[in-house]
Amino acid sequence: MTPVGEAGAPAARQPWRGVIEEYREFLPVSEATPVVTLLEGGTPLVPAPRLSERVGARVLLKVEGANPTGSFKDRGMTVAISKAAEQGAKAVVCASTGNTSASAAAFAARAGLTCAVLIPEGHIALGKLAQALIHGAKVLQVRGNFDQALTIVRELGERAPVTVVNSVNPFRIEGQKSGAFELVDALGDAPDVHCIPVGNAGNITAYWKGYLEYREAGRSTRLPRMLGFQAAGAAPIVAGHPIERPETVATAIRIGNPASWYGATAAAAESGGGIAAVTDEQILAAYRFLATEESVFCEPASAASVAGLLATGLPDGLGPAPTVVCVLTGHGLKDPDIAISQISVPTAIDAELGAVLAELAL
Ligand code: AN7
Repeated sequence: MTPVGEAGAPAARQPWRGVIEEYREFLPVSEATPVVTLLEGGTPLVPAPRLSERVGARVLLKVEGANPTGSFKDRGMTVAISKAAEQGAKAVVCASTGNTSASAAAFAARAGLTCAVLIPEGHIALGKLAQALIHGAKVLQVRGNFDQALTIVRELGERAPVTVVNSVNPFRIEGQKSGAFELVDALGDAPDVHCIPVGNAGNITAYWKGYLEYREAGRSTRLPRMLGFQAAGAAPIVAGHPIERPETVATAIRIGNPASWYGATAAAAESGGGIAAVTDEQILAAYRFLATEESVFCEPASAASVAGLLATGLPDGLGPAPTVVCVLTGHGLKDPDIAISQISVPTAIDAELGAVLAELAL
């Protein structure tokens, strides 16, 4: 029988309520916290049959590009901006390789807060810049890289009446750990292996925290091996020292001195995983593979998780039929320039059936 609501109409299925309402008991919010949400989270976990075949495991893709601003940053931003609003902040600020600025701009606008973002001049994907601008943020292009911008932002947070919403703000990590909760909720337990790109290292830190807290709460029985992947030209954790001039096609993770360095190494060590580097060529090959073979269009940085899995293979000591999750952190439309650079741009033809038939050669 179809359940009926109070008025006799069919009861509506409870729609997704956003990260804070879905996971309130695990988050540092109270009744006094004004919930600033765009109904982020609840993203698809898409099976990847061809990747599974290549790797020899059940591989699933956590498609974070399906978030309201097109990246995982929304999970942390709903909590950071809600807490900033609760604490009476008037303005928020962040340094960003792009996605944090897009998310901060959107959530700040929703909360009626002023938002300023510092981005490295010439090294941010077009879509992300468009987002920060259209949501009304004050965008400052810095003649320097992300690490330099973050240093300035941290000082700004101490000197000026602004709340920093980079992942050095612990509320960001709190929100982002919801990704791990969703994976366990969807799979019934933690996956065997969790692959994730690493830039400023907030996300790997957050996922590991989420897995630990969920197991502690009895929602899961085990923990995944955490495999983090940096771009080879921006791989300070792999090198063991900061990189002064990081370079990679994956501008989102063009970071030389990650704020959550220790969080990343702890996640890797405690889980029996590791942090490795993948080249730009490997990143772009995985990026094209995901689009053509799995029909998932992510941005280059996101493809580092899959590039890493393909390059390093499964870790030793897994049981039979392991489950692997790769987090695809941002949407492919964020960076149209890279997409276009990876294909041959179609030539124009005459507006005639004959020309179309000749070109298609069906
Ligand atoms: C698509 O927006 O650092 O290791 O300033 O946008 O948690 O930093 C973005 C990072 C992976 C790395 N994938 O995550 C920023 C920023 C995408 C990203 C990362 C980022 P972290």
